Amino acid sequence: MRLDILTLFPDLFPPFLEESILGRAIKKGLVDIKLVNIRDFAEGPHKVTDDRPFGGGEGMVMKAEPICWAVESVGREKNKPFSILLTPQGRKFDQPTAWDLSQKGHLILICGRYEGVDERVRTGCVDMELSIGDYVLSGGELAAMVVVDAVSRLVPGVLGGERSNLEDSFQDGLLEYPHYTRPRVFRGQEVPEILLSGDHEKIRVWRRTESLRRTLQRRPDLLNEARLSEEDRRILEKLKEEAGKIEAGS
Ligand code: 6GU
Repeated sequence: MRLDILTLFPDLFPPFLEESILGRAIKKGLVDIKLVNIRDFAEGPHKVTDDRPFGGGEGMVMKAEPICWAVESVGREKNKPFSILLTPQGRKFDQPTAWDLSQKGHLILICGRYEGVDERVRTGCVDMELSIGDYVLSGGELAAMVVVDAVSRLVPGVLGGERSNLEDSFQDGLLEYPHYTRPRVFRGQEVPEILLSGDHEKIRVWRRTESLRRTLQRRPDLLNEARLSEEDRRILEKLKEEAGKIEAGS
């Protein structure tokens, strides 16, 4: 998969791209990431990339030409890349979207600055607008890193020996079960007995139950969209009963 990141601050990215899973994916050639400085496409001796807003008001607006020229410089080949503007006004990024994007082959991620981007960028050279959540960042760079990370993990081969991405939290719409490693006792807290039992079926059911419990407690909204088996529904009923009893007792 190829990813081109269009930004005014390319220096923010390399340390992030070189580490860990992503770094290895790049070394193996599974993801090819290029940083494009939008300023290289600005005109004039001062390479101006923003200007005052028509109609007046505070702040500056990113100019349309350098961004659209940068987009067009990247996408000259047959398979047109899919271009995404990162902006708090976009649709909220989630795991199904990450999955869709991982199938695209070539993405362009455009990092806007918070104050704004000329509207003609959206209408003229962008296929999708994405936000990573309901809070304000100074620019789209951190959001682009989030998208690059979440999408790259889904490219075949990237996770290799690591936990398969099918097991990941959110892949089936639930939160993960609790994890433990050595030591068996840490500050008086013991690892649940069942995980030491060697009984794989019991462990599977325990993990699924804890996964459902967590989701019910912390993110009940996810249960509406989650892929639930008959077994899951029975477990959930029990968990809800338990919760009801605790509530009634207190
Ligand atoms: Cl994509 N950009 C900015 N500037 N702020 C954000 C965001 C994006 N997503 C959430 N907040």
